[in-house]
Amino acid sequence: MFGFKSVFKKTYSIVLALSIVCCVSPLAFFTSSVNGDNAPQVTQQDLKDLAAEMAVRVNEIREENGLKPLYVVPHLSDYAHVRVRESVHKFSHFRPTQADYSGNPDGEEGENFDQYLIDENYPFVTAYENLAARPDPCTVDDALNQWRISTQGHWDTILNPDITHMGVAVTYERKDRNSDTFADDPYEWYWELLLIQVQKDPAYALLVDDPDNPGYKKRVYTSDYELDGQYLPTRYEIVPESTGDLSGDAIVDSFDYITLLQYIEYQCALSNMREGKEYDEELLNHPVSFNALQIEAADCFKDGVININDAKVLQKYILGEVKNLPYEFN
Ligand SMILES: [Ca+2]
Repeated sequence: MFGFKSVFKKTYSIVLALSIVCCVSPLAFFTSSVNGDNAPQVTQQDLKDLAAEMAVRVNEIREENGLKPLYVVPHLSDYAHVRVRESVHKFSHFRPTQADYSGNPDGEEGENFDQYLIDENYPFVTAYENLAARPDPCTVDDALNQWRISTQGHWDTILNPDITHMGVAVTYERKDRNSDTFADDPYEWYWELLLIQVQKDPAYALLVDDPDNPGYKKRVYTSDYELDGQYLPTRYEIVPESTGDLSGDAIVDSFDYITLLQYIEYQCALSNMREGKEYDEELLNHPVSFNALQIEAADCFKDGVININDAKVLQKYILGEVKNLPYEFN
């Protein structure tokens, strides 16, 4: 019968001075040690695919619960990789010290996991770290179920409406099945889900009447910080075959047109919200996001921006009134 390691969750709240961030530091990429005999071959690509699937599943679970999806941030996932390798040595929200690695722990606690985010000036309000250690074999759902049945709030964290961004990592550490290490700790799969709530971006602020102080205005922030490289994960990466092929099925048809209109509508609404013209919570809960290839493919009226002109050109192309995409106006 499988047991599972008790998992901790530590929440830590901090309000940082407002400063924009996201310098990408070269974090060491983890290596999975896979040894000998009957050990399953777990490749870096397998681990990457599992982490990507976890990100999709987390958002599916949030959607089932009426919550907005979370953006994946590559830099946060890099840090999750560092943390998941650390958790093989020390399963804790406190980072291992040199003494932990030498096998002679001195009782000193390392830094809290979120100290790195503070040092990197992440504009976050709250950070949570869900860790899981599982025996082999382990699927995404095995790890999720461990958090689901946890009595320590892991599931609440996944369903926290205030969370905005995540980083995900998984690692596999093959252990000698005859070793004391394995007898003490029969876990070979380690997962980390790093969840943060970002601050509001001070670049998008409005002065509105303050109902508590008649005659006075108060500042209201209308947009979250965007983090470098953030994207909404999809189960399959959409790879457009040509300009206008936004669904990546190599055909340009009315489905692509509708997809483009939805994207433009979302971008317009977002821009209106940032300017304080309207606020649409429902819209924020259903963001429309394109990957970099889709953005390139959406520029049907080739001018480097995506707007209603691109939709008009795409419509004309589908109707046969424009022969080639992208359409370049000379
Ligand atoms: Ca364009």
